[in-house]
Amino acid sequence: MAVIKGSDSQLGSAFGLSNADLIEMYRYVALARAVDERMWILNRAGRIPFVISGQGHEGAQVGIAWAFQRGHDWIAPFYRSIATCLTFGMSPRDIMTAQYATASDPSSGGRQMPGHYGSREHNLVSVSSPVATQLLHAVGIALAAKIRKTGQVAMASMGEGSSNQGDVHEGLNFAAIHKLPFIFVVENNGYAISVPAAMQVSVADVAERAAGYGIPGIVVDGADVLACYAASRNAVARARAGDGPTLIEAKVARLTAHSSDDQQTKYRTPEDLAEGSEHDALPRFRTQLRDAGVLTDAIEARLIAEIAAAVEDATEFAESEPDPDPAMAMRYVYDEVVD
Ligand SMILES: Cc1ncc(C[n+]2csc(CCOP(=O)(O)OP(=O)(O)O)c2C)c(N)n1
Ligand SMILES: [Mg+2]
Repeated sequence: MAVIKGSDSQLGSAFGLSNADLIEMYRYVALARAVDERMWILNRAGRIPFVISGQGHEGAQVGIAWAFQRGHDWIAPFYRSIATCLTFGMSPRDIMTAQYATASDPSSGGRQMPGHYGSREHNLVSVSSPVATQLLHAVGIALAAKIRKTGQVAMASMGEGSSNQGDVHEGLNFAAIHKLPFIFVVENNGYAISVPAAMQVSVADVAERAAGYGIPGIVVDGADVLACYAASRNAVARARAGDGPTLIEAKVARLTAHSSDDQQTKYRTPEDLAEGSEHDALPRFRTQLRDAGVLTDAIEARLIAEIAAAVEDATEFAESEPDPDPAMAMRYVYDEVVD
């Protein structure tokens, strides 16, 4: 964690964050949004086949990921985790090559569906299409960390709909019994495709279910980046101290349709959609940092230029990269004899 200097804002000091940390966190929120917006344009222009978006989830993802140690801890993300993956070390090029399914895409070399990010280099477990399976993977990593005494913490994130899968119950029960260094993050955006939360979950907050495993369950406003960071920091400290798992439920907004293949105006009311766009971490965090004097005109102008250049570079790079060789399609599917 960064050292607080005399000139750092009260806003950051209250959370143990320097001004540089706050600006970097804001940069990731804004970068993830910009990369995501470009993906939709490319989809509508016929350049990429499918988009599953993280818009509305970025603040929670950056705030939560910030408390983990990059390159040491592990995250098993899901298809909306663009901001999580960027914060944990993937680049806009890495995200965009996954959208284009190029041979150089570090997530899978173009083998997986777009949006199924992963990076061995950055301790990000490859996304599995069957939702919730990643919880088991992360709990397994947490078990290994405990046995090997590495001090690592593992996190899995998913939506509230996915959290109803049997894998979640099994994994949480196991992690709680063995006090594993594991954190379960539910990014509750109120919908599982077109199904509203009230028809998926019988309790008001998924976090209530933590009591059934004897672990803390925390509800946090997913548009409040610093509140998300604080919740995650406490959970990470608890996990590293050997006190076991925590469930964090971040209430977020889904600012787009489920994917580029559905139209959410068909199943959401105009009021519901308007409420969602009010619940957005990007403008909220910006105002908070502007008011605290952390985000100045000069810094903001620099960030806008840097982000625009990064999105342009990622798009041009992915456009120019070759498709995978069809002869390699079966690689990793069947056992191979390698000379
Ligand atoms: C086991 C399984 N069942 C169903 C699906 C199809 N599916 C993909 S995403 C999704 C909705 C998940 O909703 P939620 O967990 O709330 O996440 P969100 O997309 O809202 O972020 C479903 C049903 C799947 N991929 N895997
Ligand atoms: Mg959902």
